[in-house]
Amino acid sequence: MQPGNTFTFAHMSHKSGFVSIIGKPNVGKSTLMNQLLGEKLSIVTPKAQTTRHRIKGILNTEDYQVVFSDTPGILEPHYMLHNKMMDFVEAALNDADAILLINDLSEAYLDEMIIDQLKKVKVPVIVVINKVDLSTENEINKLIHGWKKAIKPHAVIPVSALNNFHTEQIIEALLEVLPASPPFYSKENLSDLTQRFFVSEIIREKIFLQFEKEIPYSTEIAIEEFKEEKNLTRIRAIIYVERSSQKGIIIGHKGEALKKIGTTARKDMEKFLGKKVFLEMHVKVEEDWRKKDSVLKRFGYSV
Ligand SMILES: Nc1nc2c(ncn2[C@@H]2O[C@H](COP(=O)(O)OP(=O)(O)OP(=O)(O)O)[C@@H](O)[C@H]2O)c(=O)[nH]1
Ligand SMILES: [Mg+2]
Repeated sequence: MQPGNTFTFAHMSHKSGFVSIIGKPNVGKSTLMNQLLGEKLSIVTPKAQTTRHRIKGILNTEDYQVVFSDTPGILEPHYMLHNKMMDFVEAALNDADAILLINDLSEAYLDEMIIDQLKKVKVPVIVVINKVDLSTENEINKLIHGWKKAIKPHAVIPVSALNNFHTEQIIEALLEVLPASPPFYSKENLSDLTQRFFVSEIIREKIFLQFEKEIPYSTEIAIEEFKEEKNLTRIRAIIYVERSSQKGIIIGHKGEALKKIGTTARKDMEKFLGKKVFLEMHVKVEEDWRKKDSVLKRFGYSV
């Protein structure tokens, strides 16, 4: 056999494809993507609507490349920000080779809004029932049966993303449906997003974990400076809030609250970047930013 033929064979058996992870808020989409990648790429918090963007995470092996898209939880939009978030979901549905629909057992019925979205989809759907550590076998079986009847998926796979339980079955099922194709990205890549983006997400995660009620949802981060120096990365971030009363809460008594965000975020950034970080943060008011198209564009909310 000619060397060229050998290459063609190897090339043909390689699989590659885009896989969009969708579902309602808080079902564990980001936790699952991080587990499948073996890297913490997407931020995770106990609060709904943590993810606001489409976040690509690339799983590379010698034989395949899966380009996952973590997406915001599907919801009824109340703000322009929500509309933009749902645009990301729509885009992720449209260019996928396969869909991972994630749900948990927090609701006893199959969600009509999700089923409607899936009716538009022409590619294989794999239903993942997450958080099985919190449910009984009976409940899980009922849901498996319900989904099989409702949308005729390629497979229904119960897992616990948090415990990495049975998640390898998802990869096995995906490899059954993904096309033979060369890789789309260089195999060294883990994402198509910048370090700046991930650094801003780390700050947002700390705010989600540290504050209650409207504060996390009224907050957006902009990275004004990201400078690689010899032994450290210098980062200047602006925390935007919607009202001046919120600014006071983020800063806290004698600056304590802001200091805590900074300390916890910096540690995670250093882990993520593998380098010392000097982090400077300021808080500014951008009134009603969630409702303003031009500001949302500036913050990166466009497909
Ligand atoms: N018990 C349990 N909790 C889980 C599991 N998977 C995720 N969680 C928790 O569920 C919460 C939400 O997880 P996320 O991964 O942020 O959920 P998401 O679907 O990305 O949420 P949004 O980005 O808001 O749409 C977090 O507190 C996770 O730790 C699981 O298998 N079992
Ligand atoms: Mg998420």
